[in-house]
Amino acid sequence: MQIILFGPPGCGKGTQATFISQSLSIPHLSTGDMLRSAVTSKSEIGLKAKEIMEKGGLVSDEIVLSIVKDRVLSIDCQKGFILDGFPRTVNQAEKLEFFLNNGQSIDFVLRIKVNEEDILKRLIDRGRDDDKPEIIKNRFKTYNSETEPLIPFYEERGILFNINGMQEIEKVSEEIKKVLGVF
Ligand code: B4P
Repeated sequence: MQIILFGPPGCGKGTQATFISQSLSIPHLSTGDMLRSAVTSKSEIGLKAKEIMEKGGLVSDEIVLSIVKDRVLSIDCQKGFILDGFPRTVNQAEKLEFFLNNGQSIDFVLRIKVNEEDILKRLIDRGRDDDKPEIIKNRFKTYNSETEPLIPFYEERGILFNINGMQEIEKVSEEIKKVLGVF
């Protein structure tokens, strides 16, 4: 099963991806985690990504695609994968379709819907480096302008499913399992 988890900052993509990955035994691929680990290791990609992430912007498509492509095509992803935080632009989504063009295709795009005002508090409580009010506002702006256009993109393909992310974590997981047909 090929799954994309999609939604604004802090909607719970990472939280839910961890559960799905465990229950379906498929890899969880988080571009946010991959980029944070590149920043920590001070690799060339990490050095380029650091400043952009600190401002709440999007790392360039070129960099993100370079880290996702090999991963998605690797052997452990042949039975499926969960993409968490990727794609975040229409260009990333088009490139993903292009390099999956070997028989694999995305089965479900789960859009986790939340209210921005409530999420601000959720993220401030989490307290990651990019969870400061000004940066969070920028991340929302970036989401609205760059990532929301993916909604019609995946609606047209008939694979977009809305999930209510304003419930307890377990309830969100239950809703996702129903959509995926996993009980
Ligand atoms: P991400 O790591 O994807 O960060 P996120 O959107 O904030 O996280 P997520 O939605 O997964 O929230 P989580 O489950 O942790 O991206 C970080 C940065 O990396 C981006 O800003 C960008 O710069 C860069 N980047 C990543 N991918 C990129 C791409 N494809 N292209 C370009 N740049 C890219 O949940 C947040 C908190 O809420 C947690 O504390 C959690 O416990 C809590 N929570 C979750 N669900 C809850 C619920 N139902 N109720 C209450 N609390 C809940």
